[in-house]
Amino acid sequence: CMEAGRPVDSEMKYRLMEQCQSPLNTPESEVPSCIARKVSQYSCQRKTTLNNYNKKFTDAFEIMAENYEFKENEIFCLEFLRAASLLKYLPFPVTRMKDIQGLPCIGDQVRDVIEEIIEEGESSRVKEVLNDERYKAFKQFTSVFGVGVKTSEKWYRMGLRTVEELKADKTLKLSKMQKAGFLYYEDLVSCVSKAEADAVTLIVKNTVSTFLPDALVTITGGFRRGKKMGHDIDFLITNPGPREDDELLHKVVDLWKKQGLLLYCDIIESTFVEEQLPSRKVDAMDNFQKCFTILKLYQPGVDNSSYNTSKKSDMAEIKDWKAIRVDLVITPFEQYAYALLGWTGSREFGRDLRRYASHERKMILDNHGLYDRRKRIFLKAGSEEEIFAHLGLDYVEPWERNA
Ligand code: DCT
Ligand code: MG
Repeated sequence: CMEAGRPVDSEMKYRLMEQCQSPLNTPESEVPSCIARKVSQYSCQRKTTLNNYNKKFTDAFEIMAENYEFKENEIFCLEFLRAASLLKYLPFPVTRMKDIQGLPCIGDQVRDVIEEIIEEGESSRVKEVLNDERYKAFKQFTSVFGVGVKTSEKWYRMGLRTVEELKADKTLKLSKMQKAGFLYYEDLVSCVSKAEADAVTLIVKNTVSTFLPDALVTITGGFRRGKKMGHDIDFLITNPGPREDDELLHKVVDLWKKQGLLLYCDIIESTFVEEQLPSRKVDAMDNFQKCFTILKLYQPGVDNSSYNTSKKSDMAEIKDWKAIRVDLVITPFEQYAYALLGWTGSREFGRDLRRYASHERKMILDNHGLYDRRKRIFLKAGSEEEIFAHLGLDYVEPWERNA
């Protein structure tokens, strides 16, 4: 799933200075502290492309963050995620402790990991996590669709450690989602490519337009941010004009079912209440009607190495399809811009947008709208640009939201 590393440019520190619009003429390849201090602590005030000069560090931070997530230590998890976002933004590779001087989002734990990686080439704390029995088991368990930290905890306490052991244990009570997760495990852990995302986009657009020709179908998530790989494909669907169709989603999945393309589907009905204030909860699920599906994507000739031997015939049959996770979200047209902003992510970018809105603007942002607590009104927006403007933020393009 990793994005390809990019060539390192030692002159890149100048780009940071450029971004900070400083007229200073400083000694070579040094980031002056007056510029470092101008870097915002909010990723929504930074432009973060996929060009990551500090993968060595950000991979390490993400492992630390994941381990804290498994331990349900949200504070330390966020500390490492924020640091990872910041280093993804830096337009040069960090090579000395001086490079991070004055920058926000670098706590003591993070600093220690950076120092060790600079000096030793690797972090002993990260290595410890990678070798930790609990981390390894949780990493495997949560790689199954439908399995979260809570379920992993339960299975770990039962003495289970690997996906193979889970598959072999016939006494485990599995949800419908987890059953599908095990059934299509190999396909789902192998990531979705851009080409596969394009193929699925065609299917989704075609199917939706047979029922609602004017409907707008937009790919969101990582692919909208320019990623070449993803763990799923996210779509937003809206119908411009007055008419809403609560049945659209049902019609779409019913057709796929008839066509034999639907491997799994869970429709969540809308729970949106008009008068309700935007949720204050960080990372709260939104209330749109949506469905989490697994689609069967036919790709003749692509997967010749994998054989389906379940057939009784002697000849092994070539498996010419791949199971792909696809999320469809239906939004009312008036909320489309907010939904698009939220579902485009990244998670870290969205988190910081909401944190910025509440801490710096006394506003509440979620996937449905923006509420101004001082004026006590909801702010309408027809585009993402308008939302940034409401928040008093410079516009950040989707491909610059890879925080
Ligand atoms: N999101 C949201 N509300 C939810 C779930 C997700 O606003 N209830 C946002 C956060 C990121 C975006 O939607 C897409 O989520 P993911 O698919 O998990 O992330 P991604 O960036 O697309 O990453 P990946 O490439 O792994 O799919
Ligand atoms: Mg996604």
